[in-house]
Amino acid sequence: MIFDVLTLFPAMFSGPMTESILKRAQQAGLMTLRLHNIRDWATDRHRTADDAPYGGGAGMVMKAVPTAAAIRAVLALEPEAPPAPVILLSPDGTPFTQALAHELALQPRLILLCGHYEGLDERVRETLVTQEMSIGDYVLTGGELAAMVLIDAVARLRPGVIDAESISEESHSDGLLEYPHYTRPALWEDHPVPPVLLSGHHGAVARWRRKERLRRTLARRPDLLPRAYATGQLSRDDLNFLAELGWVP
Ligand code: 4FV
Repeated sequence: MIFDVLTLFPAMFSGPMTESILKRAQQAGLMTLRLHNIRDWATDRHRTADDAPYGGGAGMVMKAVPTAAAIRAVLALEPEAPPAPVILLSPDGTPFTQALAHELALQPRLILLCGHYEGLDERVRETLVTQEMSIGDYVLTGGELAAMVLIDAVARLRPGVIDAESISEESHSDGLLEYPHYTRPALWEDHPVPPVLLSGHHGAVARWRRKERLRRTLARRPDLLPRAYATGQLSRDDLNFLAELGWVP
């Protein structure tokens, strides 16, 4: 999978994209990260990529000319392939979720556009951006961190990047939060590991973990339960256990 990133600050990506799982995924050829500096498509000798907003007001706006030229150049890198989605990271975008991460992980290539300053000239959004995504209802100094969040969440879902089993039961994988994890020592500062996890009874462990997922979701994110119910993620046993905890659909 190819991630083509358009940014004014490519150096921001070294570190998060060059360590641990994502580093190994790139070394294994499971993902390719290509950084493109929008300023390289600026046409004036000062290589200007932003300008003052028409209508006045604070801050600067990313210029349409270099940004559009950069998008078109990156689109043209894979002339044989169907045009890749051009995703602008912005607080006005569709909330990014695990479900969207799974959808995007099916794509052979994504083009990620990182806004900066006050944002992007609207005419580029209207003509060349195919999707807008937000990682949360807060404002960042730039879209770069949001792009890294999206790349991390999507790349780890690609086959071979991390083992499938750890994806199947994690938070938001089926609309529920995940169960708590424990490892050695069995007793830490008078805090024991739940005995069922030391029992070796896989069925009992699985049932305990399922109940913990339901209990934690009800306690921390009760807003997730109606969707889990509506999408058929909750079994009869799940509903009986949730009813014991006081939750009914
Ligand atoms: C953002 C978000 C975000 C807004 C102005 C970049 C900044 C600046 N991107 N999810 N929240 N972007 O705050 O994706 O251009």
